[in-house]
Amino acid sequence: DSRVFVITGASSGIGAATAHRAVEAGYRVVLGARSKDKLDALVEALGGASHALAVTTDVTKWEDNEALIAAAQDTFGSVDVVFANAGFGAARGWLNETPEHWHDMVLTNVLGAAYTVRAAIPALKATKGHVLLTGSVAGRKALPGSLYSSTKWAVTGMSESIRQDLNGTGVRTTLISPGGVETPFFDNPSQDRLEPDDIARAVLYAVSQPPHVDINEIFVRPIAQEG
Ligand code: NJP
Repeated sequence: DSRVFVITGASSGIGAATAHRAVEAGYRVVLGARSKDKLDALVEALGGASHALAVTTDVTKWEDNEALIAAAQDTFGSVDVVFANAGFGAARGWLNETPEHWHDMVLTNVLGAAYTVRAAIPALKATKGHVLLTGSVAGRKALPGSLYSSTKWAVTGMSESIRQDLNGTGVRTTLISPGGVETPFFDNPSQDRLEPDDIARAVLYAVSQPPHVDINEIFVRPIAQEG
């Protein structure tokens, strides 16, 4: 009866790497993203249905977030950790991204994260569980590139608001704020970035603390990153 770790944005990058580390640490994982084929392949790579469950999830849809948490409870019996990690970027200039791209990015990075956490709170209160959100270094200092930074500043504020809201419930809140990580988030490869597993290990560090310790934020930059 291992604990249950729900991850959005689990089909790729930081989310998939965290799924591997969580299973290694003894959790059963519930994987949410839109790409069913990738999630199914990840379930197999993680050892099959006794370790992992794939739930096709679009975090911008409230019902999908409710269904993700319900599937975790129905299949594995509880929800102990929720990692609201789904998101994507917009690295180009203010006039280079389309208004539609901004619309989807704000919905996903901000409202999607809020929906995931909201759907999970009742289950997490029952287990005195742990909420983690993927913010960014771009959510602590303004970086160039249109509107992405704004979405992650919103996640930074959301994380602290959730922490205060859940104070006294036994639920812990951690904001994971990465610098550059080598994932499909970028369309240009670079050797100067972190690996997704570097962030996954930070996530597992936060959740492996004693119950009275709440690691509220972790910044992780590659050593070569200046800004
Ligand atoms: O990127 P990637 P990362 N509903 O592209 C999913 C933040 N971050 O791991 O739905 C549900 O490998 C998508 O799955 P799919 C970043 O802002 C990154 O780097 O199947 N899921 C995929 O699994 C983001 O919050 C860097 O397309 C949705 C995942 O999101 C988080 O890290 C730096 C979705 C994206 O995986 C993970 O990004 C930083 C939706 N509507 C913060 N839309 C960095 N890489 O440098 C997308 O500071 N997904």
